[in-house]
Amino acid sequence: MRPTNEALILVDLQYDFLPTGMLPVAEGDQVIPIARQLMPDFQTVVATQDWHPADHGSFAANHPWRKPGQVIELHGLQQVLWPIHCVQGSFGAELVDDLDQGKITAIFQKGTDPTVDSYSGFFDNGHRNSTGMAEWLKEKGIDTIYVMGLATDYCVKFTVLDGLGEGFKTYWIKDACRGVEMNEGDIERAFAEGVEAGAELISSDDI
Ligand code: VGL
Ligand code: ZN
Repeated sequence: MRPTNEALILVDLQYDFLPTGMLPVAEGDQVIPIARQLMPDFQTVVATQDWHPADHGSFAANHPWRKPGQVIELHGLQQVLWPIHCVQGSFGAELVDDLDQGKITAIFQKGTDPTVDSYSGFFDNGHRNSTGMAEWLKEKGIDTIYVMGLATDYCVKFTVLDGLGEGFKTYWIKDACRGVEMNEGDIERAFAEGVEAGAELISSDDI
């Protein structure tokens, strides 16, 4: 069992990010067994959940003539447009069911404001509103986080960067993540950015 100052953060382990989902991440399903293996070792397991209203501004379908993959300016921020995904209450937004939900201590939902996207589990992309996750972790005496999930080059990366910004010792479990790789090299660049910011890359075998 890991010490009480450590938490495992499961980023967006939701059906829409599996290879069969609306925003498919290649091999995304392969991280699920790793989550199942790691969860019993941690006394605190936190899950983030992408949780969009149907009118969310990150959906290409909500902008005339726009297609997924295009980039627009959304209320002053650069926004990649995505297929409709993780709509509140839909099947695709559910956390993958073969995780032991009883081991998940808390769930933090993000992306609920239609005007701004939220890749990080801590803050929206404009860093204006917090999900409360940092405060919650600190209140529990947690100073060290282990981050895994989907997608490496978006939600996992920004969760890692914000975790570091919030002062957590941050381990990034490399083999327990998969990315979108919209452009070749995005995944490797994401890991490099994390390391540059102070994250330590580890393998699930090291835990
Ligand atoms: C994500 C794009 C849009 C993610 C969520 O979980 O990485 N990516 N919404
Ligand atoms: Zn999203």
